Amino acid sequence: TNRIFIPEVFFTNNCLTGEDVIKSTRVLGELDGIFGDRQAFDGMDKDQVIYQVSSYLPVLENTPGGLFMGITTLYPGKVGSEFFMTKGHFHSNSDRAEFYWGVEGEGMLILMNEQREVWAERIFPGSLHYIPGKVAHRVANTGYQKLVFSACWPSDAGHDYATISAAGFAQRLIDVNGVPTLV
Ligand code: PAN
Ligand code: ZN
Repeated sequence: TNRIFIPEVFFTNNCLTGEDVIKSTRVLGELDGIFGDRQAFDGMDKDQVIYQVSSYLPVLENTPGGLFMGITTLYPGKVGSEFFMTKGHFHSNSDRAEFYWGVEGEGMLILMNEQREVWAERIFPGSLHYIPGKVAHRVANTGYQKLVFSACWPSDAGHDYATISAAGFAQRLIDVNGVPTLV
């Protein structure tokens, strides 16, 4: 039995080894254009780590019928009054759904359908979120500690970042007098 460490969670089974887990890091500079307050963004350290994702991909990308799993650690902070958040994406195979669940800390899952209607769900340890197909998803850390959440998605979902890079979400999650508010 291998016991390996993925951020804050031990996975104990017979097939996971360290080599199966791909870790990626997003620094602030890679999130250029995502936050609304350009002046605040320009004044910040672009090498600052905003989030890290550890992914377990037991089959090749694009394989039909398989599943992937990831754990994201999103650090606390704001660009101006907008909470640190993930890039956000639709899936390339747009009808593919996904589960997210909260592990540690608190935040909001921000969702947007193809009609650009936006809504949000609170993420907390033990929260479970079903993200239907054709719904873009992004997570914001609204707390003072790191937010850890996990995800499970089909191995043929793929990531379409371009649509969100070009058009963004129709609403932003802003700190309004201490209250996370979609505006
Ligand atoms: C997640 C996300 C992860 C990072 O595993 O990929 O939280 O967010 P971005 O991919 O938007 O940068 C997922 O939704 N996979 O499909
Ligand atoms: Zn996804």
